Amino acid sequence: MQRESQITGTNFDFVDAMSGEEDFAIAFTANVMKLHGKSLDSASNREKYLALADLVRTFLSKRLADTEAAYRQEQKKQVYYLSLEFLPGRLLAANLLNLGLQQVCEQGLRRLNINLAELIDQEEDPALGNGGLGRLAACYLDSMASLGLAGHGCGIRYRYGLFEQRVTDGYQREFPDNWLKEGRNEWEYRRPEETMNVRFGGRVRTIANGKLHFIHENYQQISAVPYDIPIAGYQNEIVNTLRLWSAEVDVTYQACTFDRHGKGCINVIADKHATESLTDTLYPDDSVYEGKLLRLKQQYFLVSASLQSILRKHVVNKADLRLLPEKLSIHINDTHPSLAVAELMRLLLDEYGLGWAESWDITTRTISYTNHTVLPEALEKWPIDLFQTLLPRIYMIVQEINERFCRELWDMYPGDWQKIKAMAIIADGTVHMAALAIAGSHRVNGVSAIHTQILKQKTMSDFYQLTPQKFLNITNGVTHRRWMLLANPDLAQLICEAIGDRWIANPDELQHLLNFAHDNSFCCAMAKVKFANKLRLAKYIQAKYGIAIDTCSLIDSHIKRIHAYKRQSMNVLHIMDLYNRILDNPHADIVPRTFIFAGKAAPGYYKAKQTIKLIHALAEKINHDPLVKNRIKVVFLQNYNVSHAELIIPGSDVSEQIPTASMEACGTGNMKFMMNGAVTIGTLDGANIAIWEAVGDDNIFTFGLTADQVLAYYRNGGYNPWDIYHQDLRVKTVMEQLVNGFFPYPEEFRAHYDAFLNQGDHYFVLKDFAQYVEVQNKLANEFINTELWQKKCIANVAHSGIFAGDRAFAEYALSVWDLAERPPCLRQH
Ligand code: NBY
Repeated sequence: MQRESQITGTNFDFVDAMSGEEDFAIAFTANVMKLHGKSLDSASNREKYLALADLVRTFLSKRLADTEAAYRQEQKKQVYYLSLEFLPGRLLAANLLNLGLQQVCEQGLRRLNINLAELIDQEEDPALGNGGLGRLAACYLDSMASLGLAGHGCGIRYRYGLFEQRVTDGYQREFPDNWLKEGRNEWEYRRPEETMNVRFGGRVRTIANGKLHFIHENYQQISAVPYDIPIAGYQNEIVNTLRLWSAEVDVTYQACTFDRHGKGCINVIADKHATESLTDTLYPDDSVYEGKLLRLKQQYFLVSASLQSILRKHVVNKADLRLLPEKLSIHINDTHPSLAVAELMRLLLDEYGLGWAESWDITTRTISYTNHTVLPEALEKWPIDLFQTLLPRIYMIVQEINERFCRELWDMYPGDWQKIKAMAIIADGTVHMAALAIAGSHRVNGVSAIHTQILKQKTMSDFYQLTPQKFLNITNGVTHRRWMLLANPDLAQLICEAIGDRWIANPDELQHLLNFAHDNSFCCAMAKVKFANKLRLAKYIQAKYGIAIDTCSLIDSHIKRIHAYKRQSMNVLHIMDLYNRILDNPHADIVPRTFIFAGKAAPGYYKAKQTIKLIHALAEKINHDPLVKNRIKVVFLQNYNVSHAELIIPGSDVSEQIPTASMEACGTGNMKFMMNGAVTIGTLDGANIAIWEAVGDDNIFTFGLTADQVLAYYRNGGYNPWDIYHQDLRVKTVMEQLVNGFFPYPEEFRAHYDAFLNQGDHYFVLKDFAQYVEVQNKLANEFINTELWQKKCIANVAHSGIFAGDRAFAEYALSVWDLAERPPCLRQH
């Protein structure tokens, strides 16, 4: 009894001392009772999960408070990573791993006949991001905490995350992602006392009494309430925070004046809901920017709330504002939070009374910006009218920044109006967010070598010429802790047995695995791990979709957002061609293959949705054709999210990374597959190039036009896809099959047919097709040589250390944020 009361209270000594599985079992049982008023026997799995998460949060909370106190005392430089998206994945397993509680928890629960994996499965997977950009932000939070850097995320607590995808009859349908079913998230701390007010609309009056004063009037004020999610470092006692802002209206102080319709409080509450809808949903497009007012509102809401709270904390600690760049860094994840430049200026000028020159110096030395795309349709430009009406004071500041910037340009390039217009922050009736982000930052980075080169030479070449010292490359990295230790524990264990566990803190050490490439027993053990992961995946597919896949077949996975430039359609055309070989010759010698697809299409993106339909139409045909004799299977996994990736990646043999060269800024899925021993088939784009350089020709299958060739074609008006149609019978056949009744409804795939043939094949699918088929054949032949294949898998894992988020983040720490201490993984270099 004495023990129980300690457990259910907040006696941290006990929690810290809790070492044995018995202690854990007792604490857990008591927590189920405390939280749900139920005994263990009558609690559901979800209730057990919530009780476990709550218990783990108790561990986090003390470390969170201690970490903050230590940062304050050491006056450690803080990094704030502003992003409209964070895709953290499920947190229970990650927290158990990072807190070193995995074993005690697993065994403690086993005593109670509870399977930890089943509880882990109860957690919602927060979909607060679209794809790579949001997932990268989450990987970096892990790395920051694990490297002991004081780095925090600032984002939006969307009430509904990215839509839930369900596919009926091959068509994607979207459903709201109600991830906060219980009204709250089990990891978060609501901090109403740190609420900030954000102002929209109204007008600005200027008063001149010696100095200009700007009075913002008639605005609408919305409260931003922060919710902090603790982010634990890997077994280092550090816990940082991911702060998510929610729009809330407190109506308890609003009198319900009864209007002539007699509605009273109904109106007050209706207004409350309308205002709070600001943070209701995440915009579901990952490549085309949507010029919607609500999106701009979300951006300013995040930026203003975050910066106000950052500055408040800075001055409360009695620090001098002039020291801001030495005390903290503000990083903007793409241009989405680039209003930070103007908002920081507003706060320094209007709220803290500094002058323009000083404020600009502080701002530009504090802010840095990462670009994630060169696709022109993704570049954010806001119409002046909309911008000015929503953010009148911010617009004035942007105007002033623009004027001063253009004057500087005029001095540099007198008379070159064209250049000045191309670089201006305000031009053609729009505000150019990339120009604002570059002008207001001291560092601008691309996310892979080739992407940075394209930024310097093409997309941002004028800015690069003006301020070359701002530009740098930092190739993305992913957290090997989640993608290896958590997603593939058997592989992690095997690696530890072979080379020890130092690779966990220093992933470069994975290179030592190369010594085992000729070790038969290691190769066998690795093959066994892969097989077990394929089995796990096969079981899931069987249970969910009733499709039996051959676990000895080559599992080839293409999992990412559906987009024309990512060329899922090229993969489909290749499968059609394989199928045609069987139709032509039923005994064709085909290496058994399972093709897995997963990914969401933006709801308004017709062609991407039709690609999903095409994959399903093909699966329907192939999976049921007795002639195929199970040599090919096609599977589409619905509602792709981080948890699905954790299941698919370890169970895959081949990683499809086949974008049109020059278009994929980096890619991060490619790195996760590599860490899990899958071999890449890829174009020379983004980080595929770095993977190729790391593993060498023998351990990757590259093909297709290079970025230079693609860009040269664009400069010269493209190419004629009909030439390929006429030259290559395979292409002609698959093209015709899109529209000749091979699939039911001959008109269904007309848009694809036209895009390939009548609209110039903008993504060079037909141009790259022959080479793609060739390397697919080569790859299949090498796959059946198991010894040779195993060496490729080992080489991939062994060389994957450079793609760890820790390396990427250490580079930011050194070259972007100027953090004084060298992170441990750079110390020995
Ligand atoms: O960022 C991705 C890139 O495509 C990928 O190559 C890169 O590896 C990754 C991390 O650097 N970009 C991405 O995921 N972009 C988005 O999710 C996104 C979301 C919203 C909007 C634009 C892009 N938007 O305009 O609203």
